[in-house]
Amino acid sequence: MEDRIKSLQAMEILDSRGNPTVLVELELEGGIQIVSRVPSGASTGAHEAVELRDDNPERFGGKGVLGAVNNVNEVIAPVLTGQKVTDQASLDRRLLELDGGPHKAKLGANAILAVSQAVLEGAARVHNQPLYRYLGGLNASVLPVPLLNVLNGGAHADNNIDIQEFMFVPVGAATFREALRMAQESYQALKKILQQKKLRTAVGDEGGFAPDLQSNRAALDLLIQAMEQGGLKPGQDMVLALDIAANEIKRDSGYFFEGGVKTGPELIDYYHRLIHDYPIISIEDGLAEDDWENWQLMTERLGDQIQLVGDDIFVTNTDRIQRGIDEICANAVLIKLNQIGTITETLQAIRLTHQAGWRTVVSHRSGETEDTTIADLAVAVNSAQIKTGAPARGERIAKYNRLLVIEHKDPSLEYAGWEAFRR
Ligand code: 2PG
Ligand code: MG
Repeated sequence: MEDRIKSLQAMEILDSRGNPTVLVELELEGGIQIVSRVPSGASTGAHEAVELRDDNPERFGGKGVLGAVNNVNEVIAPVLTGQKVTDQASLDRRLLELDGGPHKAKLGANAILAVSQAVLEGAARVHNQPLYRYLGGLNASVLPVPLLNVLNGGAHADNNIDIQEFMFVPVGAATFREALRMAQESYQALKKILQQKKLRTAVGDEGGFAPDLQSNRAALDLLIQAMEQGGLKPGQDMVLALDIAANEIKRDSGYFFEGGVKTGPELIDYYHRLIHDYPIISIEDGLAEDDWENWQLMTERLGDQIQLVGDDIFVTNTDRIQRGIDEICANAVLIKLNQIGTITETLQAIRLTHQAGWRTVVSHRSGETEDTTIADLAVAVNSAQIKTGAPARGERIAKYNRLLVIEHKDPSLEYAGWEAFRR
């Protein structure tokens, strides 16, 4: 009886951008109480599960989530109450049945994920285990390399840079805490350099700086300089990763990039030169979400040199990932729980990706909360990579702090380091 769901209660809270999102409180018969909160993206893919918003212009500019909250309280709670919280797969299946559609448009992926995540955490507590251990069992053995977004452009910042995210990747560290220290010191060095150059040090949504710069290369030069001033060897201690978020620059006529219009193959050429000139280990969303043909070309040309991560093209959806595997588009998948909406489907997406010999990168959203589920998820599935923003802003730091705690308490886990990028 102890592990049965006694109550499920949702409410509207705010995310890190101040936009409404869903919180769920789960209580078990045995007295265990769980709180779960869901994130929200800005550069969202068209194929993501639906984030249900009220569209009532009189509240939060239409962004209220009272409908999603109501769906938890009135539709989901009555069905899940009394069920065993440890039956993740069957509870997730019930959620899908209740929604009935392929995109979770009726109940909202925000409502569904808040519940699915609470169920997972509840089951871990019933088993008296930390979340990553409950979920990953004895198999969970690796602490992820953080991909820290330290310089922002695109939809995440109000500046003139078109690449959305420039990330520090401290691969050369021996431990997670050393990795975080290295990245933090370089981030602070970057701030000093920006100050000296009289450039803006205000930060974007994920805590990265958002200065106005001449070009994308100027941004990369700054990052190299920051690493060196932080006492690191670029390419050895730390490397770089990019999220182009190419969907955001795609128009009918092509990709709007650095003041001109580029074709897919031209962008690929550009990346080719970039990875020659800078220690870039990974490029995410180098092309748009439905540009399968050019994704294939990019993978052919660059796939044996760097990691090519699909975010908007795959949206954590097994059908789209399977197509990518069949057509050899990309060699890694970004994993975002709220793109698909349930824990079970997320785990399926991860399994499929790993079975193909591809890598996964567990990821936050640009709109986040203090929830730290993704930190545990990354460890549980040996993802070996996590992307969760700059070493700044509480909602980003919450995930890094959770990993610090996991590392501190569990010496059996090893920092992934360079291994994270071996395919
Ligand atoms: C991305 C994410 C997270 P958003 O594009 O990878 O950095 O951004 O949540 O806005 O989609
Ligand atoms: Mg992305």
